Amino acid sequence: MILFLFLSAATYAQNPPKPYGALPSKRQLSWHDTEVYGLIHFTPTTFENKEWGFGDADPKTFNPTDFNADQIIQAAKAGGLKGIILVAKHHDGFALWPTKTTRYNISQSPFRGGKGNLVKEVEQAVRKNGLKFGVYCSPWDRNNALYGTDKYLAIYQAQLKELYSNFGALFMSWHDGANGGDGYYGGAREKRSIDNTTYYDWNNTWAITRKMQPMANIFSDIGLDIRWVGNEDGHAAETSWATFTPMAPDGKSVAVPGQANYPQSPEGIRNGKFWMPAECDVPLRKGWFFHANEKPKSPETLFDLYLKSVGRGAGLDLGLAPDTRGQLHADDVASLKTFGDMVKHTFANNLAKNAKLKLSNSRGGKYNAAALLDNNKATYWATTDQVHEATIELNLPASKTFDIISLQEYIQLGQRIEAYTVEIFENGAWKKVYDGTSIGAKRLIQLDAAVTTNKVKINITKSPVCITLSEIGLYKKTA
Ligand code: FUL
Ligand code: CA
Repeated sequence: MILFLFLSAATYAQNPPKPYGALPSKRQLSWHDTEVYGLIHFTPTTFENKEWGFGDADPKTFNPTDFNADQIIQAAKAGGLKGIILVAKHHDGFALWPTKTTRYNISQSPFRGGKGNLVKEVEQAVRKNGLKFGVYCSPWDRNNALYGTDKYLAIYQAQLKELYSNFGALFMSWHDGANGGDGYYGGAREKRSIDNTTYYDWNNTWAITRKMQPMANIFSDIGLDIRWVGNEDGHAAETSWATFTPMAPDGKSVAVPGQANYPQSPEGIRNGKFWMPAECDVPLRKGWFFHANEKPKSPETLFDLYLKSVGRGAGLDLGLAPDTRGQLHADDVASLKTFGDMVKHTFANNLAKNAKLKLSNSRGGKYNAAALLDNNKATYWATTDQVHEATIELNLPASKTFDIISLQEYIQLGQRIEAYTVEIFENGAWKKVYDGTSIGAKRLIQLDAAVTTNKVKINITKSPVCITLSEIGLYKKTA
């Protein structure tokens, strides 16, 4: 009897914590792993030196002198990008694959003698280099004569079906919010306004995505899987929740697709109804399309954006703009490479890895201290059910100098932690260096200046349920 009680207590202690709140789906978990990916804009608009093609460019203008998908994808890979979304059709309506849905497509251009399929070439280069592939097909179509009528939706849905059928498994289906307004529209050259909450029938349109590409994360201003962060500057808010309830412009009711209120997008909503992490989209250059007079962002700027997006539990979607050759400019290649090296070198060496850990509470079993430093986010430390506050003290075998602290929650069980502080031991006393709120998939804390110490303390001060944490890291930013 005594033995029986003892055994059941031990088994109980090793039960995993119960999940909390909205949870990520399998497809979202895989998106979280992607962290940094790219968004390629390359259409006749590139050759017109514009940002938004009107839809009237002669297909013959799409004539890259030396298109090379491998050059673009290798540069992206060197930048640490793990996925590529290709704009298969932008607002100008020009399809980069030989679609049956519109004559305004690549087969009308001189590219590969009218036999080309740029979506295929990019997809093949992406797969060859081990990245994930996704597509952006603009709902707005400034070329199509039927845009604005009730015949256009079938065309748009047919385009999605072609893209979902012919280019393998997609990790994202990106749906832009900009639509309506003036355009060429088959020569009408007029303004056409649509009601973007009803015109694209998103519920049924996204049902096609779900059915044909079950692992594709649907991105739009309000989700379904990934929400827009509310700016195109490349950063989430300092406090950043993966949970969200998209609100309508009145700020009270739940939004329908196409009708979002953005003030809460950068921060997300604590205890929101859905797991809907933010994507921070930002062009590598100033615009989404290539313009010879613009320059790419510096590796330093990119690294800072990385900390403010991926380091706030969001994703970084970096716009890549091939030039009229159909390649990334040497400056872009260089910037990406140095940025990629910075991320790789900085995070290669966890200075906490040999630390001895002192924890105020542990759940026991496999949810113990060792799980925090095993470089595996699938394993985690947890507290017992009743314990919602805890202290983790790291004792390093020798003093180390670092300026980035990394924390990761085990998000399979939801976003739990609401507040924490970080202290370092300096000149014989504990000193607070950071006051934090959200953690989520990953929190990268950049300290104002590098510190040197052999003791670090993380105090988790607020959580509605018991705590989980999968990894802790201390890093020194390295060029
Ligand atoms: C925006 C579009 O209007 C831009 O042209 C670009 O495609 C960007 C990624 O999304 O909303
Ligand atoms: Ca772990």
